[in-house]
Amino acid sequence: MTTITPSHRSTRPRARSSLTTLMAAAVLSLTSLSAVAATEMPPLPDVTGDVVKGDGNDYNIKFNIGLTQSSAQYRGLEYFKKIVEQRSDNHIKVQTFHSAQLGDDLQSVSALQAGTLDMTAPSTSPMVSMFPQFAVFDLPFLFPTPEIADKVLDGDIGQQMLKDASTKGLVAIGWSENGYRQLTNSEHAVTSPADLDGLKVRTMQNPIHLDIWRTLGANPTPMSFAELFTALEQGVVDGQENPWITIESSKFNEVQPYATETNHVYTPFITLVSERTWKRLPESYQQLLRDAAKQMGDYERHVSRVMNDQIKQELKDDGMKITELTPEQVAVFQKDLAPVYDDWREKIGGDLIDRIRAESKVDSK
Ligand code: TK8
Repeated sequence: MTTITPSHRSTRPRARSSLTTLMAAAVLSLTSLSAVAATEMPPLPDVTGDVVKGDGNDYNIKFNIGLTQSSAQYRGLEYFKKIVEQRSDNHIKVQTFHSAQLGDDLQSVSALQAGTLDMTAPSTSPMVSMFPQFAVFDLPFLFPTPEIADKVLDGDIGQQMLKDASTKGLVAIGWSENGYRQLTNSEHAVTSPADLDGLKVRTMQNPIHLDIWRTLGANPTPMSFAELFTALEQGVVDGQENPWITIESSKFNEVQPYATETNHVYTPFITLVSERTWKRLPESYQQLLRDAAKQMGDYERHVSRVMNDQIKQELKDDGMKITELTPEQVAVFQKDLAPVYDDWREKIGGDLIDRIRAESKVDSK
């Protein structure tokens, strides 16, 4: 992060900033144009809250994500940028990077720890070796509805996880949504685990996901998201699993004719700041980043949910052969995956799993 001290804030930086704003607006309109072309994304909300007083210094924050410009995650990032820049009266500039321009999920986390990048928002799954309790998000069918996911993320469990993950050179300040994962493949329609026999499925770099697909009879391969499209295109792997909005925004449907609506795992994104960046910011700006991360997360979840069914329909209209499983067919996947819970209950902590399950019970009453 570059810090620009007050002396530099004579007229010149201001002039430069209007140019940057113009460019940002141009980029924004381009971005929104491409998004609008595909599916109507909910408009960026207005910024609420007063201008926050800083220490007179200017700050530049680099924020990198793995998904493309037309993802719900990038839309959330645009809102984060809008809030932070407006409420700091442009004393903080947020530079946004997408499509793993500055590295994939794990590379970005390491860059935060090294202080060469300021912010990122990876999936929790690749970080399980650093924070084992994140593995609870990888257990199949544990979050039956987005509302239960919200209760867990915004409730004591999720907030405690943010505190526990604020270590190892990282500060965890919020949650957003990757979403419910769906299987796609290049070979044939999948309606039961038997159809997965020997299918080469790419998974995130996560031991539970490997366990899930091995248990179902597939042949899983852990791989960075940044390599996935090429691996699918070249047939290195036959299939992968991600939310509908990622399948479309990463154009996986162009190399994957078949999809099955499995909703087998709910994956969140966690919003992280480099501890080195965090310590340089005055407390008022630290709080501003926390507030903006919360608002970004709420808006991004809204976008992700509004878009989910629309995009599934668009993928169908574009010729993707989507199998919607019956409740009986889903039950077969759930039964076959029950052993995964036995494998991981102890490592993750039975108490945490039971507390999350209890949320579902409360909800179903
Ligand atoms: C993007 C990844 C992606 C994830 C995956 O950086 O790796 O499949 O679902 O969203 O975090």
